[in-house]
Amino acid sequence: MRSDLITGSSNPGPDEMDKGVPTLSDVTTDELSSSLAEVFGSNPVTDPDRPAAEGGPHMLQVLTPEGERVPSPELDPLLSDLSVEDLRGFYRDLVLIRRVDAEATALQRQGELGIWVSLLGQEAAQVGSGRAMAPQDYAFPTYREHGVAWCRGVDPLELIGLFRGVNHGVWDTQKHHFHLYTIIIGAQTLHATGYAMGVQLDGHVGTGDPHRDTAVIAYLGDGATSQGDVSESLVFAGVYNAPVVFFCQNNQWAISEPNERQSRAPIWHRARGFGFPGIRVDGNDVLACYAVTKRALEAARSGQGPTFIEAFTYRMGAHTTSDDPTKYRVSAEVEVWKHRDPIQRLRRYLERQGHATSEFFEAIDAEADELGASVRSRTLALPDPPGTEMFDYVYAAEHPVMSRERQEFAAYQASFEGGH
Ligand SMILES: Cc1ncc(C[n+]2csc(CCOP(=O)(O)OP(=O)(O)O)c2C)c(N)n1
Ligand SMILES: [Mg+2]
Repeated sequence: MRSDLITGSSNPGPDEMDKGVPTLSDVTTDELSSSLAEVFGSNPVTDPDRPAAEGGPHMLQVLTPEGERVPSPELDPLLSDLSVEDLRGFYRDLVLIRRVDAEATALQRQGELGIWVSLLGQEAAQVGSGRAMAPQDYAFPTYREHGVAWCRGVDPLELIGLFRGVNHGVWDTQKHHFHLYTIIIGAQTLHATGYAMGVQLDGHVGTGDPHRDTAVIAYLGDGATSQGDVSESLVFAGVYNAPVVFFCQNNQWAISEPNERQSRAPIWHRARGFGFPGIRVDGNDVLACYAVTKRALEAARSGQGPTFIEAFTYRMGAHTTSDDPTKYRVSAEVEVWKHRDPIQRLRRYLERQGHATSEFFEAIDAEADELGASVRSRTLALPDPPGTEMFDYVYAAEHPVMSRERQEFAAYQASFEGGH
């Protein structure tokens, strides 16, 4: 068995890349399972009786919807260093980002945003994975990753400005290590894999220096797994053993297309065909998401290559504010998922453990109210940029075609009465 291919202990350098590195053709299924075992202890059956609609027997979970802590030999060691303050911090993150989301949805309904893409129901998947990142790690989001943006320190106003149409994505990607939102389904998985290959070529993998070794995380949806770009990313990530984690939020829907129209097999199975571990985690369990992502990122940083995580969750709201889900799904389904709410289960757990009192929850609610009010007033105060600004950031340097188009547009605008 070529253990270097499985563990990635020998990371391909530039020379090997030129030669077109290792082929996985002779890797057997057993060897692939051993790779999974190395990363996650095993490919465990966590609950043989759990129905497929609730995540199936293999889904990793440490917090039940009732907020009970389930022992997990795979995940417990990864959670042992979390303090009570950290747990309360997760709760705060979940509540605050939900409030930002609710405020943005309301602003759109009042005509203040062109569109909004709600993360309702997916807070735990995003906060768990976002908080698992090291500062030097780099995230490539879709358009729904407001919770990850929050964890990376991006001001929600910078996200909201994009949906108000007053900026084109203005957060400092280098400062936050959080890339611009990508609307083209799946395209960011290519960007992430390419970036991860660059990290590898720069020698920031497997050095043992915890401040230097770097991983990349690519966010994608269940629907995106049907996109060719994603398959290409998985191929490159696998054969180059790139330090990238694919974090797929299976929210059960791709606009109006249900999960069963994206894949006949569970989505996490897909990774195996590309030669690296795939795993399913309860996406509404912030602790499980944190633990699994932490382990996968560590594996990537240390040279063990990619992991594919399927976070099994649910899109509680519409696809976007332009969508009406009552046209294609039954409300009973939403009601069922309400009982698996990510915030409620953490709250119950904190209460059960005596980690938080009613004063704590009231203080977080008050902070959320303040944040909501500030998001609202700051959104309404966002200045409208001049129309010609759309030409300013297309190229890094001035470009003759852009200069001409800017002039033409300015002249066109000036031709109206009052210059508007
Ligand atoms: C290449 C491409 N094809 C189609 C679309 C239109 N589109 C926008 S969102 C979406 C569904 C994506 O579903 P999923 O990947 O599950 O992500 P979710 O929106 O559920 O988070 C589609 C098809 C697009 N943006 N890009
Ligand atoms: Mg989806």
